[in-house]
Amino acid sequence: MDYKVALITGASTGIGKAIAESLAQRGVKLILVARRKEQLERLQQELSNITESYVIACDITDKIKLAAALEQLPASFSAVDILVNNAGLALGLKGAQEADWNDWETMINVNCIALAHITRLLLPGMVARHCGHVVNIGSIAGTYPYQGGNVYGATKAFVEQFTLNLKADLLGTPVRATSIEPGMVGQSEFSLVRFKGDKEQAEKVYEGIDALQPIDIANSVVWVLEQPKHVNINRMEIMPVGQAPSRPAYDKKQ
Ligand code: 8X3
Repeated sequence: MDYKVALITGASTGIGKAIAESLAQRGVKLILVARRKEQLERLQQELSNITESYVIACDITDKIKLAAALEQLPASFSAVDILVNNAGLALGLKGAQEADWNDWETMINVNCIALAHITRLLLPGMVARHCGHVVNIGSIAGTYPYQGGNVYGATKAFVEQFTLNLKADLLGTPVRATSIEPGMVGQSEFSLVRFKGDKEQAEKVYEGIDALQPIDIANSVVWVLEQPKHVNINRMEIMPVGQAPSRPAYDKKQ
């Protein structure tokens, strides 16, 4: 891989961790960003035989702290050429008329504002160095509405559209932009976070379904990064074989 340094948000678990492991195996140096310092340091330790990594334990919605951390990157990590915007979350599955406003605000802050902010901070360096790739982890929920998806789906539509617009603005530069849009991914905290720690409810979602695994998404990320320099994968939508875009819902009474 031509790229040397990757910054991954939400790197401590699930898809982010799998991406970190896959990039480490390809000799890419890593900046691991997440809130949980201990988990990041454990991952840093685990990967220490194969690559160097640098930990930023920070809530990415804290714009001041994040900007300061990026300003203070050690010289050997400062030329970030891969940005994987993986941090994101779904909260709740209630209809729009009864959903929790704070949940909506949190999803917009993390999935949209923080993602745009970190991209805005790192993009000028990529363009100036003529080298870079922004990989945004979206969701099939950004394309296919489902009941209770409301603001989560809307934030992921933002991710998809933001990526395509980045691509437009990056025309004339070698910097690439890709939106990876997974369906159901098991073995991650996604569902547990959505249902606020209710393990039973979280596990029910994947019952009887051979869901995607974090490594499947990591493989896709590596694949888009390894394409020849003249190739930009704009969007990649991935589902388990056992999932399909939902059929329109209906109310029999009407
Ligand atoms: C999550 C995709 O299908 O679990 O981003 O709602 S799905």
